[in-house]
Amino acid sequence: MSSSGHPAFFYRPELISIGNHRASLAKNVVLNKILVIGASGQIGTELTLALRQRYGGEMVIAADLKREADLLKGTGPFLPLDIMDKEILRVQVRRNEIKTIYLLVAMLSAAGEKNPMLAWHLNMQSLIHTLEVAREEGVKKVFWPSSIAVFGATAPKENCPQDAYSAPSTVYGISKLAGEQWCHYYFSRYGVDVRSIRYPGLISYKTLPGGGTTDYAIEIFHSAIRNETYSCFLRADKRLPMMYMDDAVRATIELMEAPEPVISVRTAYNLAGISFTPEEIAAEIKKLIPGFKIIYEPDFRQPIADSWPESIDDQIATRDWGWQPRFNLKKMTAEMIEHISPGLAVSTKR
Ligand code: NAD
Ligand code: AKB
Repeated sequence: MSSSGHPAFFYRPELISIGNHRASLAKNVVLNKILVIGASGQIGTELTLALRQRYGGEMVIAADLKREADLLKGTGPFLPLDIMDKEILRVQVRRNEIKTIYLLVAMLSAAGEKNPMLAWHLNMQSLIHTLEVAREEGVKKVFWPSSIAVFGATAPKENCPQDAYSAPSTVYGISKLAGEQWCHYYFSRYGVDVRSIRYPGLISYKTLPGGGTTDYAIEIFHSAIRNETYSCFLRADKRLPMMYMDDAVRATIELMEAPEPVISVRTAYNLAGISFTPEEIAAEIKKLIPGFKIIYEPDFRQPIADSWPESIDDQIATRDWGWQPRFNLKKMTAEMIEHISPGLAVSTKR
């Protein structure tokens, strides 16, 4: 039985209302066991919770090298797992009859520039192990996120198209670009149904970010709620593509539930949410917290941000599987401030 009291393989059409493919979802959603690797991280925690709510707690196994995230405790099974050990991954996939894997392990852009070889090794091996085990063990679907970091200084800054020339300047971006090609290869050569999204910077209140260039857009809320002056590591006018976590989780599930024939992109889909600058988000916060103060002290993350597009053209995701964001800057700011209580806010003083 699932934690919601339904038999594990019981189809619940009332839950299938997330995307624009309701009729086909009814035929396509088969509730197979899911493994989320990197489940204690920023996206992993929220995605695992959403998947468990949708398919039942026992159907979704959370796995991570670090301890189980507090928010996941009591919601379903947790497995300590090091994705760098391919044979352990294979054993767990076999033992738990896993049919879908969400792989969320990576070292992000800023952390990766501090340790390029480790970032390359982790980001590539985690993906290759997952794709190989998927191929060998008959895993039906794999989700692996790419990033706007695949684009470099040569790509158009505004409405960056799906197929813009990618010349990433970070090891993180290089690993994502190579990873996209591996996903394409495993789909076209072995028929593994790998799906991917180029997430923009993700903004969440339930979880903290893990070493990215877009982390300022979360830190800023924690400082504002603690009445601290926020020292922003990007310039006031640096516009970047961002997305509220609710939209990102919904997009991920919509993509994974879309019928196979509609998926035309087997590298990774461009996805757009909100584009804003530090001074624009600060102004929005000031409407709700009038005393909020920000100063600008750009550091090594500024050139990384400068190499990325300012906005993304996601019309192929909209055409193929009906993608539509629901959060704008105002709505996201209000939600973040409503949910981060002073007790939860962490100091961002460096
Ligand atoms: P995160 O750093 O918060 O989480 C990664 C998780 O992986 C952590 O819980 C970590 O403990 C776990 N992990 C690390 N090494 C592991 C190992 N050897 N075995 C098992 N688990 C291990 O990252 P995130 O922000 O949640 O990002 C998840 C994915 O989404 C990554 O691929 C990232 O590149 C991508 N992405 C994130 C963003 C964003 O803004 N957060 C944007 C674009 C793409
Ligand atoms: C980062 O800043 O590294 C991530 C990303 C956009 O991939 N948030």
